[in-house]
Amino acid sequence: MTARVAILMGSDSDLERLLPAVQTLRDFGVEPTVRVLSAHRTPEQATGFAAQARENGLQVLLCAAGGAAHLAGVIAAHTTLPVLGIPLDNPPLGGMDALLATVQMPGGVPVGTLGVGRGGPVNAALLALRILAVSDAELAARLDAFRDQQRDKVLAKDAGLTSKLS
Ligand code: RP5
Repeated sequence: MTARVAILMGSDSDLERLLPAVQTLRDFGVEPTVRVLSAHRTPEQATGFAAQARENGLQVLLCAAGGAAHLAGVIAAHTTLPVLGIPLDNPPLGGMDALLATVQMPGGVPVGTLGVGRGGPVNAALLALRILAVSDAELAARLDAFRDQQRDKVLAKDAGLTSKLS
């Protein structure tokens, strides 16, 4: 089956932090294409991937990078598919560098930027699923169920805490 979502990362050293995004997509039955493509080290391959992405059936591109994080911006310059940037929290600047490089795109070339840290990759996957769900009712129903489960878990924790402290 053709993948609808791609997860691109600037280096294989990024992979471990992106596994939760892969898992989140899989939990919803969406198998992603996962690639190492660097804006700096493999620029031809990165731009070629972006230019062919729509033709290849992809619908949303997640791009993760740390440091001078140009991957999402370069990919967004070569496709009109939605691009979601995931700034990674590399040393020595802890992700502020990647956040600013990813979020501060010039007008005309949008990159939707997720948060730095643990929530970023998971939220990127969930946002990609929400984009797909605009035209996929089955996926939309699964996202509704996920939201309800999440609510119920927090309500149970709240009840547990209240009884523990009373
Ligand atoms: C970025 O440079 C990558 O996304 C990675 O986070 C960072 C360092 O890459 P390595 O030197 O670990 O390959 O492009």
